[in-house]
Amino acid sequence: MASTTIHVGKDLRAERLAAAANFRRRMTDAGTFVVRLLSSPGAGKTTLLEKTAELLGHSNSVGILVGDVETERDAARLAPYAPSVQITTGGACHLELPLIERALPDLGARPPEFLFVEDIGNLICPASHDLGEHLRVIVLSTTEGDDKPGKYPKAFRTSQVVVLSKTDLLPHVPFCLNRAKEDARLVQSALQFFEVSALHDRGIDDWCEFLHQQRALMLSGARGVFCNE
Ligand SMILES: Nc1nc2c(ncn2[C@@H]2O[C@H](COP(=O)(O)OP(=O)(O)OP(=O)(O)O)[C@@H](O)[C@H]2O)c(=O)[nH]1
Ligand SMILES: [Mg+2]
Repeated sequence: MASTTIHVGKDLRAERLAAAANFRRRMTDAGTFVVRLLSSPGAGKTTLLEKTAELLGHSNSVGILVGDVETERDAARLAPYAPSVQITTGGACHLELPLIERALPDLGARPPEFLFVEDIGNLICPASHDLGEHLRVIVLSTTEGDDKPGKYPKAFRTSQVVVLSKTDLLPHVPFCLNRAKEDARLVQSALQFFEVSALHDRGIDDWCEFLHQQRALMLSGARGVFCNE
């Protein structure tokens, strides 16, 4: 079959990356540290955000944008801890920057000091989209198997942090923390790891302290592990 190439006259990928970089710069200027969570469905993103927003909320303003294919359940869960807006995609498997920009004003007149974006549970498509976040975090739960980093490398290659979640279940599941870390480091050697049980409030202090430090580095213009081009 004959094929035809259509020239649209512009590089759409480059335009999207430029828009994401522009959003990141605006958030930096506003003092908003943007943290995006990726994971497979049910890894514990919303539970981690409940505990994170509760703790950070003692000293900072927090806002949460949460994506799902259907329902407002996650925003309803998060609402007691921080202003939260649900973005329902109606089928799309990842969030995109225009959805974030449209939803952000619904969190309040001023952007929060910490803005969390929970992407749709999926380790494949979200990894290909820059939403203008400073920090990209994978939540990998102990019920998923410690072989996942090598099987879903792009998500790990494009992130700076891995939160190993549901550590309270380690006695009951065949998951080796060191094996998961080694597999992830083969994909990206600079990854930082946090071991957390959100259900049992373990590891949340260290995780929140790290977020405080990274935001402070952003505000001072110093380099952190985050993306700040
Ligand atoms: N044992 C244990 N269960 C947890 C922990 N964190 C979350 N869960 C449970 O795991 C299930 C999924 O948690 P969520 O926080 O909804 O996961 P999610 O990643 O937000 O899920 P989606 O948004 O649907 O992708 C719930 O039943 C939680 O109670 C944990 O630290 N330990
Ligand atoms: Mg969720």
